[in-house]
Amino acid sequence: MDLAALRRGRRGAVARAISAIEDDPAAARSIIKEIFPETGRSCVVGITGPAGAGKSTLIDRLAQDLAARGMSPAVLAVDPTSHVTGGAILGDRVRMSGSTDSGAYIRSIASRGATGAVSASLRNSIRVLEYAGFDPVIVESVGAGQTEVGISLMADITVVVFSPNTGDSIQAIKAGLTEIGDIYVVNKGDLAGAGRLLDAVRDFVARSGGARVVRTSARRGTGTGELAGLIESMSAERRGRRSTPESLSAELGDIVLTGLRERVAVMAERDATFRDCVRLMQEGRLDPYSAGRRAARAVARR
Ligand SMILES: Nc1nc2c(ncn2[C@@H]2O[C@H](COP(=O)(O)OP(=O)(O)OP(=O)(O)O)[C@@H](O)[C@H]2O)c(=O)[nH]1
Ligand SMILES: [Mg+2]
Repeated sequence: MDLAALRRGRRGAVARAISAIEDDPAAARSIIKEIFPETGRSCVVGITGPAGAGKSTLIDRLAQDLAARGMSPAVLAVDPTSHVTGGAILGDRVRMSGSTDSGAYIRSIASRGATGAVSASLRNSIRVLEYAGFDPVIVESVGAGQTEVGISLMADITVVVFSPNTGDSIQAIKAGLTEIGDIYVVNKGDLAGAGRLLDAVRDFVARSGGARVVRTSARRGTGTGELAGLIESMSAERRGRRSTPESLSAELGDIVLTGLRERVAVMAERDATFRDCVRLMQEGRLDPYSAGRRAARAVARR
């Protein structure tokens, strides 16, 4: 890995590092060990909300507005449905073409894989982008309840995007989206119903206290400058907020579990105790839970 090129923010080096992080656990570990001391300094902005609320369109505008303010934004899109082709989702690549032209780095990461794997590649891809000098790092993910990626745990600033024609406020409350936002965006402000939704959002924000509310139309490019200004002014104070004991402990747990899962997979194939347990279960002489306890002791001894 060419760390000097990565530190200078060379696109090819960034792309290779993120691919390695996604596909090659050993390479990921060695990259992270090297770059870790120089990470954790950029502001991470998580952008979430119901499918189709206009997150990608909004981020495209936002990245241009942030670049115009002299910042160096990068975007990571976690997409649960789209097919990833060569590291980028075609739809998002088209939708975010404006911000790519303005110098923002845009990358999609796959959201399928073992539990914990998506969170790990997301956390580590954020670190690569920080090392490469991008600030803020914007992460797009579909709202809580629909993916296992708890973006608000990984973000310094969480932006929740609603729109009049997707996911009404009741659904949003059910999805837990009304508890995590630092900023609430009512997008598609050009559509009928935006005013009513804005009132509903202001209402629950007033009850929960503190969050900011912005009305935008990503399509027309209105309100996104205000959002960029808000993010810029919040970023100094919020930077580093994501490093809570809760999120660090979630990462640690993911790493330990991933290691355990790998060990169990290997032992299930080769270990003598595992083989004995399977044979005894097959013969009806050992129930699955007692077998599980015996096998778990063998895992712990390794
Ligand atoms: N009228 C209107 N349409 C918009 C606006 N912003 C986005 N859209 C449209 O809404 C649709 C969904 O936009 P996306 O940006 O893909 O939404 P998303 O939230 O990223 O969607 P997923 O990533 O699939 O969850 C597209 O057809 C956009 O053109 C807006 O401000 N007004
Ligand atoms: Mg999107």
